[in-house]
Amino acid sequence: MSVVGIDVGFQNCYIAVARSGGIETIANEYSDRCTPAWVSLASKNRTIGNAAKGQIITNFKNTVHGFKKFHGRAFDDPYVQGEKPKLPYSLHKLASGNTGIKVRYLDEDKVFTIEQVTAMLLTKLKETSESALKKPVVDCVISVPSFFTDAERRSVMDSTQIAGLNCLRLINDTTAVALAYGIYKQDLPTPEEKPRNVVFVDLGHSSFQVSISAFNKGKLKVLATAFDPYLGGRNFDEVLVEHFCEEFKARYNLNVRENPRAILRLSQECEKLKKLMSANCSDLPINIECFMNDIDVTGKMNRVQFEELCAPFLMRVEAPLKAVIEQSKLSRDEIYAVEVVGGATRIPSIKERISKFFGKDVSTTLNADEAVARGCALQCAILSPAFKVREFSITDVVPFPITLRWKSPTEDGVGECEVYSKNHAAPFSKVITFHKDEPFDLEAFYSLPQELPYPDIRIGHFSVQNVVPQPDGDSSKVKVKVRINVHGIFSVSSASLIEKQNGEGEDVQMDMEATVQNEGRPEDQTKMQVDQEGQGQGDQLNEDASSCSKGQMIVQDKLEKERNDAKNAVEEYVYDLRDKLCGIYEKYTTEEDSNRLTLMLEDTENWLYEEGEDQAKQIYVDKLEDLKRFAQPIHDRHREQEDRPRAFEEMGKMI
Ligand code: ATP
Ligand code: K
Ligand code: MG
Repeated sequence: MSVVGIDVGFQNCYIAVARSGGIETIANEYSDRCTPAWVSLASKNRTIGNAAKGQIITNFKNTVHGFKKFHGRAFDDPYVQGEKPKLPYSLHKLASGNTGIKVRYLDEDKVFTIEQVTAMLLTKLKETSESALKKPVVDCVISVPSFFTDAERRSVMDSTQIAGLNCLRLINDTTAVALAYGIYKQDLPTPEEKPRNVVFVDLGHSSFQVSISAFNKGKLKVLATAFDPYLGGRNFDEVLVEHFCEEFKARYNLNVRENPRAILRLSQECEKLKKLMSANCSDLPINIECFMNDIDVTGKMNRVQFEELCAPFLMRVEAPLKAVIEQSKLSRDEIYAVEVVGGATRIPSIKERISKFFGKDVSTTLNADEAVARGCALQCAILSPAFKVREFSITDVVPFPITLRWKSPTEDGVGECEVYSKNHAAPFSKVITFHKDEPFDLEAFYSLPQELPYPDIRIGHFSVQNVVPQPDGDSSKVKVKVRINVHGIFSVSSASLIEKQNGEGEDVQMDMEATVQNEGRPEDQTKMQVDQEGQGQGDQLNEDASSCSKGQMIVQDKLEKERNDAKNAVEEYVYDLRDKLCGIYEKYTTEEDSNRLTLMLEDTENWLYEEGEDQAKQIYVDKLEDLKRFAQPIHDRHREQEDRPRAFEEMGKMI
């Protein structure tokens, strides 16, 4: 069994695995521990991660990134509509109303669901972990932002299924960090003592999350979470891009905004500049050669100017800090430490603001980039029977209050009940009793729309079936079990009728067929049975999304790789043989043969750059065979000569 934790960031993904030595963050084939959340689709193949990011300038329309927050979002959602003009690739409204991604792939127009795109990324991360662990990886724990709603979580779970992963838990980013912080601490208060309260802050590329956890030996309890889902490192990049667009307009008369490639290059340079400014106060240059119309551009900025430009974003740091401390009902001096993670917390002004708010220095004892992944791996190790780790219990919270609504003849037509308040413990099951004499429907929704990151408050529609009156005509007691599961997903998991006993005595609970049917959210394509853990309720792949199944894509990638390998083999053979002809083979070749072979190699090389550039695998295989046939006698003669003395040596040893 595999023990793997994956931090799927908006920009950067990290994988941590448990090995006998402990938790380890692993590197991909580029020896990079960070795999960019990028997927590039091309006419021949797909590339994912570092290789995909490398395609951004050449294949920008089909190189997809920044898609994490399209999970579970309607195409018409203001966030999606706001992002659309900023993206170099196209979005597409699916028949379900959800957001799809439109690209050109294998020379055809294709629309992928967000679940499919994330599944491609997850497949890559799965392969990276498999090559590190040298065994198949299925079980894993994956992180999501604490503010992810039901729809977003279900959508991520669907992606994990498509990728062939078994996600044991979707864990909140800051909760994973809390686990990574707490599990190794030897000096936590005993369960009877006052807990140690620690604030965790994660400022990533796209979002800002804060939580407070209370630690005792062997456990952590999240007290509250707060967030700004739209504040992250990317905002600071955008400020710089905006600034230099204006400057280059004024100084060079360039309309950078009209050129997507130029914008992409400028964004990359601005991000670099931003990072440099975290370590330097002085003026720093930005230089881009042949930026547009063959013009080289230059500019400069220093930290003071940067902070001025970014003031509106820097001001937003405080609100979530305030919110989290208010909700926790702790005073600031009850906070033991403030641990910060996430790449963007490296901006000095951000750290200062956090530190000023809490009245203490921020701690950076955790690895800012890898703590989330490590926490995920630790949670996976705890959940995996195959691995022995210290017992550590985690209680998380519900980020937004959830209400159930039903039709009622008595209560003004509708009845309502808040089943989970904000910061209610999770996972958690509850039983709610109804008095009904017929089947009824329940609608679950988020009761405080103003707190949600987007306008869609719906969670799900559930119908409780097979409800009948009691034999005496009275309505029946129906006990309905609702649950927030380990992934933070809500479900109505079961219902049972309570049959009245004749005369005195206890009611008898009959688990008779009072089945609950989840009619699914409006975007769901099919009716699905409610499942105890609430998993797999989301839509499978939308039919309209793509006719291109994942299996096909993998096959296609494999074919493309084989074709490329065959082509490379020809190229390598040409270079290798040419070297040898003037080297070790010289003695074994007649001048005539050597000249003929040299010509052949030259022809082949030219062919590879011209009509041979894009041929089927077999053509390359044949080409290689031709060359080999011609060169074989030379090769054999050389071998024979080389082997002879060696054979003598061997014999000598035997004697
Ligand atoms: P999210 O958590 O929002 O999904 P993510 O996990 O991909 O995003 P991180 O990897 O934590 O994000 O952080 C990436 C952000 O941190 C980027 O905006 C990056 O530019 C920024 N960043 C990294 N290093 C520095 C630095 N030295 N100074 C300023 N910003 C930095
Ligand atoms: K990350
Ligand atoms: Mg992150």
